[in-house]
Amino acid sequence: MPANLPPQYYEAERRYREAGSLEEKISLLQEMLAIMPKHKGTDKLQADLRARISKLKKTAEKKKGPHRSSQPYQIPKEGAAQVILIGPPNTGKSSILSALTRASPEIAPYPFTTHQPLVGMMEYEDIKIQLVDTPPIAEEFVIPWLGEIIKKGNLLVAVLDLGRDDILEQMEAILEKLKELKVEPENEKKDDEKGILYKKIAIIANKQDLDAEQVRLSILKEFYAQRFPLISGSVKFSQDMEKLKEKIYKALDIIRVYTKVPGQPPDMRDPVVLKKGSLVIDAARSIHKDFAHNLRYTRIWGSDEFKGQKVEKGHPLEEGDILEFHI
Ligand SMILES: Nc1nc2c(ncn2[C@@H]2O[C@H](COP(=O)(O)OP(=O)(O)OP(=O)(O)O)[C@@H](O)[C@H]2O)c(=O)[nH]1
Ligand SMILES: [Mg+2]
Repeated sequence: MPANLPPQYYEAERRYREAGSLEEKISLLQEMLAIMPKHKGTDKLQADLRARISKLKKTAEKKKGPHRSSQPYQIPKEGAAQVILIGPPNTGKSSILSALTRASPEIAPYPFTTHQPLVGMMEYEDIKIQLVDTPPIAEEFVIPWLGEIIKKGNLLVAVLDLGRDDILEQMEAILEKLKELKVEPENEKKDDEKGILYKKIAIIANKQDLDAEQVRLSILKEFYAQRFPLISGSVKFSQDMEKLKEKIYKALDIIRVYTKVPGQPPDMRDPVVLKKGSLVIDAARSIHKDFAHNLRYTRIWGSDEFKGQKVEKGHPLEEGDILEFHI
């Protein structure tokens, strides 16, 4: 039986030949394996690739020695929060980054397009949120540094493809990967379990413009809408992308408060961004720790009942509050 390999396979093979580092070579062999159609005609090729992967891995282990930790991608956090777009191949992660920020990632109609993380800043009202596009999550395409990126994000956004029948499997693959990394949904946290990292997770069901999306969306909702914030839409509709921005902001569970100097109007351009549930003292601390230490009282303007009253350090903050600190 002929192997009938798709063009991406040959493209990956070409990159494999040109790859410099062992890690790169391993990751490209894994990519070739993932792309390869799985049938009798490719059995031998698959076995051969697996053997090469395991051999290179052994060599890499030996080279590494016991103490070298390789972290090729540290993505410095910028803006109010860092949001990581994750998901199976070809679901539209890079398209979303491109729609919501000024970044120009590579977008292609075939899987395994993205190989490097790429960041972009999403403007939402008066703040900026950093989005990170990542390579796809797939069983046979293991990116060693993807876990590190996932673990550093403030919010993980699972991007799913409503154009495909396996909508539940797509989410399961993501959850499986997270489990492997010992990352669990923050909203399902009961007690602090040792070694588990809790993360906020939201779902974007993308490609809603395609046929049969309605059925798939309702299946997805049935299984996951109770567990995670879920939004559906299409990169092709700009109003969907606007709603998506808001949903990402909401899923982050943050609030914005503003500060003012006595006798002057508040500075409404540069909010202090805090976790939901923060107190007056947290806002003061985020400006300067000495400031928090010396704080005598604070005046607050906000919802109807607060029109400049004095409040204590332990007063809970709400979105849009304006604070005037007195030291
Ligand atoms: N019809 C439709 N196509 C979309 C939508 N979003 C993305 N696509 C297409 O889906 C394909 C894959 O998009 P990418 O953004 O490259 O997907 P990805 O998740 O980054 O893919 P990998 O990097 O391979 O994991 C491209 O052909 C896009 O144009 C959408 O909302 N509707
Ligand atoms: Mg991509």
